[in-house]
Amino acid sequence: MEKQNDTICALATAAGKGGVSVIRVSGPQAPAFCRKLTGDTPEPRQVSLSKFHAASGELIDSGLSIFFPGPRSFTGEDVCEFHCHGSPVVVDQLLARLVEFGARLARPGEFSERAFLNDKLDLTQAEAIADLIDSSTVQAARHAVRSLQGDFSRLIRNLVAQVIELRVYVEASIDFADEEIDFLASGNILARLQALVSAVDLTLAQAKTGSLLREGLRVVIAGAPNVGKSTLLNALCGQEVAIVTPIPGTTRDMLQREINLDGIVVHLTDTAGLRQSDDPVESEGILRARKALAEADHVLLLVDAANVDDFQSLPVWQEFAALPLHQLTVVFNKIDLHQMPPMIQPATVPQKLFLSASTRAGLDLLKQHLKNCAGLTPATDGGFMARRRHLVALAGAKESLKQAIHCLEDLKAGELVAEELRNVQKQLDEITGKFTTDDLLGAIFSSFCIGK
Ligand SMILES: Nc1nc2c(ncn2[C@@H]2O[C@H](COP(=O)(O)OP(=O)(O)O)[C@@H](O)[C@H]2O)c(=O)[nH]1
Ligand SMILES: [Mg+2]
Repeated sequence: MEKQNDTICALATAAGKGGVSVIRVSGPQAPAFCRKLTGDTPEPRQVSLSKFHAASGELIDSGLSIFFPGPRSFTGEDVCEFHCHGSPVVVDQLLARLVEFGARLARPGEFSERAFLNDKLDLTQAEAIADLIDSSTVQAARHAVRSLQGDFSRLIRNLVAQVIELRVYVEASIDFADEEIDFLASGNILARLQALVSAVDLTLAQAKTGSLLREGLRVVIAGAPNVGKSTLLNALCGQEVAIVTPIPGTTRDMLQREINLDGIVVHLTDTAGLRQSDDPVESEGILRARKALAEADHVLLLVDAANVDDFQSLPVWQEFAALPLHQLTVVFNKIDLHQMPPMIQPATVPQKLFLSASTRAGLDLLKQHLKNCAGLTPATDGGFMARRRHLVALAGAKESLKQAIHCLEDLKAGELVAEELRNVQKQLDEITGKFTTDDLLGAIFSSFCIGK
């Protein structure tokens, strides 16, 4: 990260006309710039009525100024805020004046980034600020506030503390080479590793709910050509979004629509039918369909109801061999042609659902099923906001824990257990930002808006 000894400034309120605009300045020169702009030495944490002057001495505006000396400020540095009238012209003049003094216009997210670098916030809290501002439902806002208050960070720190305790024990055992395994057995390491897997699982489930509120559920409709994928998309959207014909290979590009199921945003993607094709356009569509499948939260594999008994011998089934099966529902379509009732078999692997996209029989079952897949219930309301990168890190930590159990039980190798536990800690530390790379920080903060 570049050095933070410069002083940055930006408009902190929304751009455009309004009652009041707030300009934020952070860095060692902030109080000096305040003195130059207002002619007064600012009193810490007191609101002063100020006049803001141009270089010529002419009045730009009058308003309020506040000085928050570091480290008791948002960024942990000296911070000044100037409240002026909400005029873009006034704001431009004040910012130009600050730049004249030697301030630099802040990059997107730079205030939050400094707060993070000065340990005022951890990474999940900094992200929660952006999520709170971006939230589009009350529920999402509540989850973001809880993350901002540190609920999520506390859970992660608690997990890390348990991992460290285990690491200390396991690493100590390596020094007793002869009795290493006895030593590990007496420490009940296996039971503690298993308890940690359960704890990570629980956090992962809560984080999934949070992430869902932020990002929505990504559902991909896939299958062979002509099974009724586009018809199903249209039925779920309640409008004719996709072209439906009896000709196989009609859909070539991906079609995406958002639907709202009782407050859960579902991003639906209709894809090109999966088959071998010599048509370059259709082939590209199929390539994209496979990519969408890999990124989906849930896949609806559409199959003609004629294939109820032999769907696993269809070529399209091979496409799904690599998918984790809990993300997959096989939807048998066109039941109207086979005199079958709409129904769901949620306990089978994979789960099965029977409907008719064109008569809409069973469509309600599918909507309810998608809501269940999202796992969003009133019971999960105490949760926090989470992002996809948090889910990836938690899933990685769980994988390393399972690996550690394998190293202990099957390989009886304490050193490998220690190595896996190091990985677990690193992945958990990535969530709160205790372990980070500049790339990760750059990617996170650059998605913030300026002045945040
Ligand atoms: N009888 C019946 N026909 C359907 C049903 N769903 C789709 N179709 C027909 O199947 C053909 C292919 O549909 P389409 O949605 O384009 O399939 P896609 O290639 O998978 O997108 C069209 O002629 C549809 O009218 C259904 O539930 N019942
Ligand atoms: Mg289609």
